[in-house]
Amino acid sequence: MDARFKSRDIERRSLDVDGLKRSFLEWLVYSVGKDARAATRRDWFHTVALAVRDRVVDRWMDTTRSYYQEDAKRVYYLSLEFLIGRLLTNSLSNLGIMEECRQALDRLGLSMEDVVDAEPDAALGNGGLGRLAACFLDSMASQALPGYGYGIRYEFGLFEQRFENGWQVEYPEQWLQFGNPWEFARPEVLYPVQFYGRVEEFRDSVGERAYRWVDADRVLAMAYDTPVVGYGGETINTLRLWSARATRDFNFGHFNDGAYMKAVEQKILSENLSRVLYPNDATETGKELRLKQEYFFTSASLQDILRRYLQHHSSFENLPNKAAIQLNDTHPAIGIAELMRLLVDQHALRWDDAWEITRATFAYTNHTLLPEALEAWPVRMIERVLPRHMQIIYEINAKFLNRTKARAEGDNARLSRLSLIDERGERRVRMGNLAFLGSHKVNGVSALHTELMKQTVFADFHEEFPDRINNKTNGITPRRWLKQANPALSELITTRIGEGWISDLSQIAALRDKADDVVFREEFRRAKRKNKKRLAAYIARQTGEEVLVDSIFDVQVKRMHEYKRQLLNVLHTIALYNEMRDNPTVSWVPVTKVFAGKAAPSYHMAKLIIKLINDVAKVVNHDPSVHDNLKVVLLPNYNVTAAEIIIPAADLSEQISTAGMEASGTGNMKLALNGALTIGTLDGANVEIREHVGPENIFIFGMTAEEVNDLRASGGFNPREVIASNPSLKRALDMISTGAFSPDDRNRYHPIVQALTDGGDHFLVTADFADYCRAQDAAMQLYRDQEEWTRKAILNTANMGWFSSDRTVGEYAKEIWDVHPVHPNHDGEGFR
Ligand code: TH1
Repeated sequence: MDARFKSRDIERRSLDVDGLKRSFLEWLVYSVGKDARAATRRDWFHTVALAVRDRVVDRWMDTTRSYYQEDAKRVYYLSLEFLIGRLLTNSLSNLGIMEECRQALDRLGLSMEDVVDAEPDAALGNGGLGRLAACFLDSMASQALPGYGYGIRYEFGLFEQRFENGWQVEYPEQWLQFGNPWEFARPEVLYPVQFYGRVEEFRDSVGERAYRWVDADRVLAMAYDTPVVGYGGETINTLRLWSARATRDFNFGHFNDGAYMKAVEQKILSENLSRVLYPNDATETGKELRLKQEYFFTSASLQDILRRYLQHHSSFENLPNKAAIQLNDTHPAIGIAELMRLLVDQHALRWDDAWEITRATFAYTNHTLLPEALEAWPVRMIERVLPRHMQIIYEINAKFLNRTKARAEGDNARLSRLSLIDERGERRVRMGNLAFLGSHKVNGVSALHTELMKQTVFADFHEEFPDRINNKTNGITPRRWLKQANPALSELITTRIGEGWISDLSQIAALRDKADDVVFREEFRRAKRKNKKRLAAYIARQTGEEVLVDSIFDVQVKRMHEYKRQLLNVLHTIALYNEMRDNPTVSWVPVTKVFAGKAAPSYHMAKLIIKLINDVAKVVNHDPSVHDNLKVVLLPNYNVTAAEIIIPAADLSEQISTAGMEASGTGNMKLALNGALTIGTLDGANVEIREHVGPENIFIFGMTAEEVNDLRASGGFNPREVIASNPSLKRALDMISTGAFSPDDRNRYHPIVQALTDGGDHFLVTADFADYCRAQDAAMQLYRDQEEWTRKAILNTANMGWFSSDRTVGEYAKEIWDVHPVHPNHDGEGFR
């Protein structure tokens, strides 16, 4: 090989400060096309990202090659959402070259923070479900598991939220505007995906009845690959996202008619498939474009999975031994019908064999019991958009219902509940039932949620298939959510217990002893204070509000949703405000209420709650009579990047959903790991957090899921009575309803007051108010004793090890996927 090329190759991979610096300058000039004097911060971000990407490519290829050579069983995580956030710090940290990069930039007169801040936040998800998928990718790569993510490369991620006059306004999130240095376009990896058309019946070569899908519209799915850098940089996995492209022969007929512009219009329309992420979290839209998105990425992914399998195999019976496909909620559940179609129609398998293979390959994760989030597509829509799939779904259903005991026993009510088709009103396909039936394992995301699944949505299925439902309590990656987001605390932890916790979070339990060490407590507080200063500066920048660093940072960050009960927090805020005004001589513990979260654009009640928080903030923050003892801030545009600043600074973590309604929660885990004490209900994973951190180190309040269920069933709940008997609640509600926070429009909050009173208070805000205030008060009193507070905060951090997504993914790997680590061979090339 030519010596010049060889030396450049090595330089491309060098990890020392000099090598990085030279590589930055080369990338800046030859790929970004800028002179160092003219380069903007964004130019430098692209430069550094491209240079870092260089350093993962060899190992990425080694990883892929190792999987191929070992014909390893792979797991495919199909998800309509991947909430990745920024990747530069993540890549540098997982490669172990953070400091080298900082120094290289320093020598160029640049600050690492400035370069990092120029990266857009990849928001290809709504909230917990999408972020979980991103944490799983990190955990799979960090544990050498052969895992692939499959999803959609949305041109527009989750909308950007701004407040205009206190109201949420949505703007398009153009994360790809200046290009994406992390992705590799794969124009040669292209699969056709069909829609509409009709089904033709014919006789196959042996005279059997067979079907083909004809006269369909075609769209192409084109792959974009992003390397997923595991901790330590040994394993680099792949996230493959599909983008819609029109076929070249798209509607050729129109050209013949001379209707050129019409054909181009069609092309543009077909490429809308991957244009935008639906902004609904745990609610369903029922829109045709959404169904098409679901089928588009699922079909392309399955074609890709089968292509990869067929490189090594000539028949399909081994597919379940070589591929595990995990459905992230029902969004890709149409894949069950699609795999049946591919096996039966295209590869001529017998139905029963195809069904056995399909069921053994798929597994399904349920993330919510909320009825409004359970997907149920109108039969007429599926018939039109995916006619062959509708036939297949009918066939699956008929075979299943024929075999159930219910039929034999003539239990028609049970049969109709088990059916894939909901016959009440407009006929619909229950995607949860399809996912359950087509999977060998079905899991919930916390112990409580899984039990409730067995008792509610899937009670009948659980009776039919008692071994199918299992629990996999969610987890979070300690790399992003402690090491990277909280360097102050991470470094402190590492000085005491070494760095083993980063890849084995159970080791963080070694900190338990340190809770009684007065010096450690002081240092722990110092780290928290540093993070609080960082957040205070961020708050000032974003809202103009000055907050006291020594106040309790009481944080509720999550999507705006009635069941998450931001309203409960607001009512407590108003009650506290009144108490402070009534008792100005008391020495109050200063409180800063921090809110952040987006509302779905069509969710009017959630948007009204946003306006209420902003209105309350305006009144409270400018009232001199509370002497800065209370501040309320609602930070705009909550996303992964904002979370990384807010979470490490929290003292108190609000996890206050109506019991039984939050499947798991994962923000609760991030906050507790970063040393916040939780104030929460016995909902979702809070139940398990209490078990791990100890009931004395968490503030639990409110009704249990069972009590909620009983109270609702009794029909006897009357919020008016509760309000009348609680003066502080009554006063807070009266202020809202009489316009104390909306003098410009006194009726503005009528819908909120209505929902909490005559509306019946479905989320039981009023029912839990008194006990919530009691728990809040206990938290404020404890905060006065900084030593005791810190001791409990340390015990939270120390006892959260189990909530690592490494543990979660390990359980999936063992109990659902049967996949094993494959350690890539880096002998051929590479460094270190
Ligand atoms: C969330 C759940 O609400 C949350 O409790 C859980 O921790 C998280 O998933 C991860 O398991 C869900 N997000 C969505 C988003 C959509 C539909 C259903 C759910 S459930 C679009």
